[in-house]
Amino acid sequence: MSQRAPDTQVVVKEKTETKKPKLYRVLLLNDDYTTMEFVVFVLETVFHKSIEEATALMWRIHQTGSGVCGVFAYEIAEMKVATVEAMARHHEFPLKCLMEEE
Ligand code: TYC
Repeated sequence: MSQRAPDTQVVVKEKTETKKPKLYRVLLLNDDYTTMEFVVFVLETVFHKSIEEATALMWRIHQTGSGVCGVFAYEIAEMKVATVEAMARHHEFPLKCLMEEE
């Protein structure tokens, strides 16, 4: 039996900790062999960029060495990377795509 006075109560304050899911940047890396047209195509189809956005981003990657194509939850980022690598392999381009934590 409890030793507390009969008119006391224990109040358990529940802490609802909603953990924010980590986000991951998906990047494309520049190389000397993948065609500009193919990179633009990838950015349009996999990352849903407009032709203008895709073209500008492709040039940025070409000039700086890499560029962020989007930020996603882990499973989505993984799928984007796998899709890009599969498309690149299919076309025999060495295009590299990777993900990193935000
Ligand atoms: N540098 C490539 C070329 O001159 C174009 C390119 C751009 C390749 C972006 C990869 O992620 C890339 N054909």
